[in-house]
Amino acid sequence: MNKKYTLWVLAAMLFTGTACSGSKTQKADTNQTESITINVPQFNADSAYQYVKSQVDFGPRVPNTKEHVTCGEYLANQLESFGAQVTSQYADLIAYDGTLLKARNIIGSYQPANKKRIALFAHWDSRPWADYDPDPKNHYKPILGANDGASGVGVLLEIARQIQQQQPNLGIDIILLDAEDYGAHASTNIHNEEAWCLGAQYWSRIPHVPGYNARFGILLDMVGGQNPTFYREYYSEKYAKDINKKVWNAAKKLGYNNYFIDETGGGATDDHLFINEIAGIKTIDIIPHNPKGDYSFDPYWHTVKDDMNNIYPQTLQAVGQTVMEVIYNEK
Ligand code: AHN
Ligand code: ZN
Repeated sequence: MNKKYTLWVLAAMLFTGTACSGSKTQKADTNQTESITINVPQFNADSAYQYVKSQVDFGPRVPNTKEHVTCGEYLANQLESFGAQVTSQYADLIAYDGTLLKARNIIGSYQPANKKRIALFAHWDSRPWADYDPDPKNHYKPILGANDGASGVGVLLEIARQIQQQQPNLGIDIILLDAEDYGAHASTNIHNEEAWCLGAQYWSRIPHVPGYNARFGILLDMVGGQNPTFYREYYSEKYAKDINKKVWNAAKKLGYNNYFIDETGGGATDDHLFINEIAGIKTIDIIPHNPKGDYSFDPYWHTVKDDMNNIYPQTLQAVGQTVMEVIYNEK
């Protein structure tokens, strides 16, 4: 039943073979070959877990609620405390049902003058309705979105904390997008892709810095559940195949190939789709995919059970360390 709203596209694409990354060493610019070790800091999953919990403790972060406003303040303050230059984009966005959403995209930038950049994305709002809950009584209750929302943001806050301690070679933008999850309620007949990812659509049209560009982007969505499998998502493969390859190779090198399955999966109408198509920044999505199961993403997706019981530090670790491996090896 989730398939109805998910647009999982079957991909009959060839996937490339795996290449040895050898990213710990590089050739020095001399006659001699010299090995330079890039020290990638250790991602702290307990720290990330606490950042997920802090968000969930506010309650559901549904646009136009006080919980949403206070959590937004918390996120901007956290990024600032980690030494990022913080920009808030306030936007009035119109939802599919005409509701005016007081939205806020929150961007934390490191080395803002550096032209070489990587953008890391997650959505920080939570869904207003648990419309896939097995109990119909819950279908109009808001979700806590521990995995769907807070997990990706928690991983990015921990990466921000790490960046403050050790800068990668490139400038990094941590981009927390709002109003991702206000897509039409499952009880409607509305199947409008543009109803989702409103904050991403806004940012892609009006980036926080005019003419903004990045070498690539990585979106994290639902990266804290129990033993998820991350396949190379269809639109990511279409628009940013080389970035998928880079990330899945990094995961393999770290021994996380149990989470990161090096095969193409289905497509997700997620923030990265609009970032690719409107902003033209090649961006991948790290999002669970279950090719055999009866759910598309996570078993508690859009149910009231998407709470802290659904968050696993080992998963946050695998994703966080993999993203760090990629950004710290970029020259
Ligand atoms: C849809 O399937 C419409 N959106 C997937 C993106 C999403 C929803 N991520 C979290 N909630
Ligand atoms: Zn969602």
